[in-house]
Amino acid sequence: MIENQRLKHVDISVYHEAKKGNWCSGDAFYTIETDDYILCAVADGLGSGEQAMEAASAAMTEIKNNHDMDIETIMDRCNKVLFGTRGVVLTILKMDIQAEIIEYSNVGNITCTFYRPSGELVRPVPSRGYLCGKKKTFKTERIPYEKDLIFFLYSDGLIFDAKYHSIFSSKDSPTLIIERFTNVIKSSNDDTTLLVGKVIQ
Ligand SMILES: [Mn+2]
Repeated sequence: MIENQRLKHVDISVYHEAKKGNWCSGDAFYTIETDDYILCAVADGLGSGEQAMEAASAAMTEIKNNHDMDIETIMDRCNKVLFGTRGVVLTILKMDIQAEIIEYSNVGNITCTFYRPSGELVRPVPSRGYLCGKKKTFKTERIPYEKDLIFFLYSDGLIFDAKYHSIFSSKDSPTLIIERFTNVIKSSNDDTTLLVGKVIQ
């Protein structure tokens, strides 16, 4: 399934597929734009199937109800509601439109990469582990952004090959970038989510 969203400040395209043979995906994503910020989140529930989906969607519901909070607080709230579930790995980006800063917080292997229009690649430092209600502290990394910056969030259903970097060009739309991915990715043995966003103003 491919979903394209044209928001006021960013274009987003998402590729989302369940593991082969499963009726549901244990990955989930959420995006929202307000007057002040844009938030994007991708989660991967541990394992696959219904219990993974339940954990990932519990995290998304918590984000949906609290996206105005700072991302460390949102991570903490997600962690708490995930007690008793399989747990999830989660990455949240929150873009402060006024300050032109992206805030990044993460636990586990939802990978995030930024492609600057200059060609510079920025990879924030990931944290190990997953959220399942155990006490945890969260970090926020702050990255300035500019028009035409592309961000890429993906779950471990994608085995990233270094040659895929050439798929990203700041001249192109997220829709086109996702289309190129669908031509090259092999069928995966895990739920797969690829979220590509581009700052348009
Ligand atoms: Mn996975």
